[in-house]
Amino acid sequence: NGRYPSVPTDPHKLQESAKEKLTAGGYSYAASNAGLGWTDAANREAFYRWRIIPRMLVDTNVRDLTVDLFGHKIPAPVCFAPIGINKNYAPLGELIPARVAGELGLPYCLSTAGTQPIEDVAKANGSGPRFFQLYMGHDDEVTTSLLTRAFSSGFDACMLTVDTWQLGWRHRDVELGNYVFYKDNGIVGNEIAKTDPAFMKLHGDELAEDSGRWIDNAVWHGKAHSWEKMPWLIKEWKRISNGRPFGLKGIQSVPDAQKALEIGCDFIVVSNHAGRQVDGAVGSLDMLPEIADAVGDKMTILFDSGIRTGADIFKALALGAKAVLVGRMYIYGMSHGYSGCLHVMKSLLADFDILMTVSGHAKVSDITRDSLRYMPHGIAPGPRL
Ligand code: HOC
Repeated sequence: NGRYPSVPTDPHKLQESAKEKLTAGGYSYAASNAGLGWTDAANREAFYRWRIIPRMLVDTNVRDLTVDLFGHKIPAPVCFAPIGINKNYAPLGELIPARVAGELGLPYCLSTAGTQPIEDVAKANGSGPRFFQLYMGHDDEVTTSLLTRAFSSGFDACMLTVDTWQLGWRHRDVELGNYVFYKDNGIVGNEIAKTDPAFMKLHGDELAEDSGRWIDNAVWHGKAHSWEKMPWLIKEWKRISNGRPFGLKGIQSVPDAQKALEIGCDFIVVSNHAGRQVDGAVGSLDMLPEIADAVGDKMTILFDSGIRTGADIFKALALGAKAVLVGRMYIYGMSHGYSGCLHVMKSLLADFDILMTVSGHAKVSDITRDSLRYMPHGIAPGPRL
């Protein structure tokens, strides 16, 4: 860590350092959880209860961490999760993690709540791979336009977030007045909408100038979509992208996973939005094995919610994920700028690589459910001091 002494690799210390770097509103938005934070705690505790069984005298001198994801050979089973309003964390917003992901060869997922235009993010990302996360509003022509722009800019998978048709009740943000979106940062606009001809024709500049107003009034508008809308969306994405993968992000139950399969999804992201939506929800990792048993041989399963370490990546793969999405870690890293973001993600990869070595697993396919033991009791210790 010598080159970046001010960017901790310990996730707790990293979060503390981000708190010092960011504005109060920016930090609050990144760190906030639904309600009492129990879902966030459930996510972490699930990782604690699943324990790795190390194997000895395995030749791990040459390791292969690569996986094939949607036709891309990626160096490790790790993607950058879609996170909105990145100008809260650094002036260049999404351009920073997009560039870091591109340099590491890891998939970057751009959120529709982006503060940089799709095309600029693609440029910063370079050769990809990159995926587009959709918040779907009620104007189909805007959805079509966004998907068309995304595909033309080299985003070749689409994931619709289905657990967020409004924000969960997050005390930290509510108390700060953050629901009117970050007055202490200046109002952060949605550059994806602002640069979208279909959106601008319908709504004009005023809504795009303010991410909070944009999502509340132009996208969600108090109306959640249901399964009935999915065939249209899937067909539209498949038409535009020539059949590239489509998936749902935020699946947390076997019936929903089965439904996703039935309607023709290529993948799901098992996720509870990192504990930011439903307070008191089951830990995401705890749902992964039964979802994997039900649909894992028929569709790709990605996982997010609570990944902080190499051991976490390992456990999610052992329980059925093809790859994981990492979110807050890179956001906290980017509070230290581009080099902080790069350093944090490289450190996570190094942690995973070393974990593979010391636990006796030479390649990703060596990780199986037998690599873990479930310990039903215990509460994860807090941060080390
Ligand atoms: C103003 C845009 O993923 C979260 C986000 C939701 C993004 C939409 C908000 O806060 O968890």
